[in-house]
Amino acid sequence: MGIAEGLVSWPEELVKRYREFGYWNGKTLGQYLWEAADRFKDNEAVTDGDIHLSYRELAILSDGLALELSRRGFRQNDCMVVQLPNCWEFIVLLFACARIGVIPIMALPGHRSNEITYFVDHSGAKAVAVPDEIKGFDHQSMAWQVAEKCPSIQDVFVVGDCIADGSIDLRSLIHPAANEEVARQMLDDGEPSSDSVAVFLLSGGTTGLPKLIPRSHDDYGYNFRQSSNICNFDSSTVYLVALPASHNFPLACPGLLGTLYSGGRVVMAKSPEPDGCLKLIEMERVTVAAAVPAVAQRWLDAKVQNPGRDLSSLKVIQVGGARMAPELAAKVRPTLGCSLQQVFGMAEGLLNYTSFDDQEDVICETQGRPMSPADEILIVDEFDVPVADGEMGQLLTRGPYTLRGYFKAPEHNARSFTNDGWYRTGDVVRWHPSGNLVVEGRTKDLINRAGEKISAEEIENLLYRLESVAQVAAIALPDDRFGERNCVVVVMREGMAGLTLEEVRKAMEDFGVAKYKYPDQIEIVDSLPTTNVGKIDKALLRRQLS
Ligand code: OOB
Repeated sequence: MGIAEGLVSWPEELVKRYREFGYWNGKTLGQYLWEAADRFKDNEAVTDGDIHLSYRELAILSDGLALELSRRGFRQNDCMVVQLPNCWEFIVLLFACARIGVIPIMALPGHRSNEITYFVDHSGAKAVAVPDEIKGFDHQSMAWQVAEKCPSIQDVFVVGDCIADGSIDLRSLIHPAANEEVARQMLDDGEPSSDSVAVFLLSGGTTGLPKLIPRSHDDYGYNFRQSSNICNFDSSTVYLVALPASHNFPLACPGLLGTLYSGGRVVMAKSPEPDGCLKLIEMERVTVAAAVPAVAQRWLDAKVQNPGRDLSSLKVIQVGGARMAPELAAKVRPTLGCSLQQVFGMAEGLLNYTSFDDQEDVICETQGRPMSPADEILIVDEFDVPVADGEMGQLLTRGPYTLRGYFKAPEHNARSFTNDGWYRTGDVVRWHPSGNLVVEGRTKDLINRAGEKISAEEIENLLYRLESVAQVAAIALPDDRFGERNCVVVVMREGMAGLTLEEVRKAMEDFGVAKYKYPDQIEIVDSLPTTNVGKIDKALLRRQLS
């Protein structure tokens, strides 16, 4: 099955309208890159430690790698699972793929063989790109384990100093083409069409493993362009990539792509650890940084402990990905001396930003407004009937950068979209008098642990693999550090001894599951409460255990 058969497109009349209104401008990521290179030439585009790339260098290296990849047989619509830490090679690879229409699947550094195998199987990916190791974990060996199981994999690309036999050193493929002008022309001639898939993002996933979200050049281009306008990005912007670069927020909201579109400079941080990040903000004179609330909290604490750090360059910290407590929000300006911008977004599309003109209390208490005049919003009750203005309800949305269907997931799509193509976000929201949205909760069954989304169903399925487990419910409990923690409530099979947290975590490790999904707490109970339709009553469990 080709890629096209797994995609759900926008209706023809909307495609026409989105083009007419200029939301979709027909440009590919590769064209954005070269336009920026022609405009901003020798200005610094990317800073990664001692590595400094100018706009022209970035474009030339991306072209060089694109040619190397096509020499190795990569063609339009081939998929590559990309699991790299925040590094300059990630950006070059992203643009190289875009130049030849190869679709990167944006895996997170935390993913393990369980998730990576699934991405490869689901997409028929021809390659994986991984670091050699991070924090003692050998990604290269994991990639080879996956490659051995998955016949579609032809190449394992590795970024690092330790390249195993059979792996391909990605850095050795990153060099300017022999003739840069000819290369540029050749790649321009073979440019993919702007309505083709530029990247596959990953959904937070409410059922089982994450779904793949196709983002076209047209829609993703609009995503970072409009974000950049709303957030006032320009050539003086210095943007810190502290969250994993493959996540939609630091990638394109406006993120690194929005920064490069605007002529600013992208600074790569290896991790969101406060010490390193505050040091980078000071050293590189960072103006904008994006964080999830749990990270923002740690940055604030670190600044309080180290008041000497000069963060005067910082104008804005964007916070999103999970609910930010208004009390934390109110501390941002006094502690960091910069503005707060709340961002309520999703890999599926819709983005909401608080405005710099909003009153301080509105910035602290709301999650912003839809960024595009073409975003459609409905807030409905459980029968899909719109609620009264200002009332709480489930958020449905459509728009020029919101997907119409997950990749190759017809059954899931039937549940996640209405017949009219509205995406069911699973978030419970209300309109605030300011015209912004407030996120009040959600209907989707997941745990939002420090912005990382964990599907309860996936955790339950994993625990059911253990012989001793008769019944299990994974629920989110409030947590000071992570916002929410992952608690599994287990009924043991008769005659089986209890199960400890260590045993569960060890089993997860053996299953090759990403570490952020490991439960934080286990409760053994005699039975699980049920609702009157016989479903496990998770709301009651949460109340009992909070
Ligand atoms: C971002 O994207 P995802 O795909 O990891 O998660 C989306 C979900 C939303 O549906 C909502 O449940 C939650 O994360 N969320 C928030 C929030 N921002 C996201 N909940 C409360 N307050 C917020 N500010 O998380 C994402 C993508 C782009 C930009 C920012 C975040």
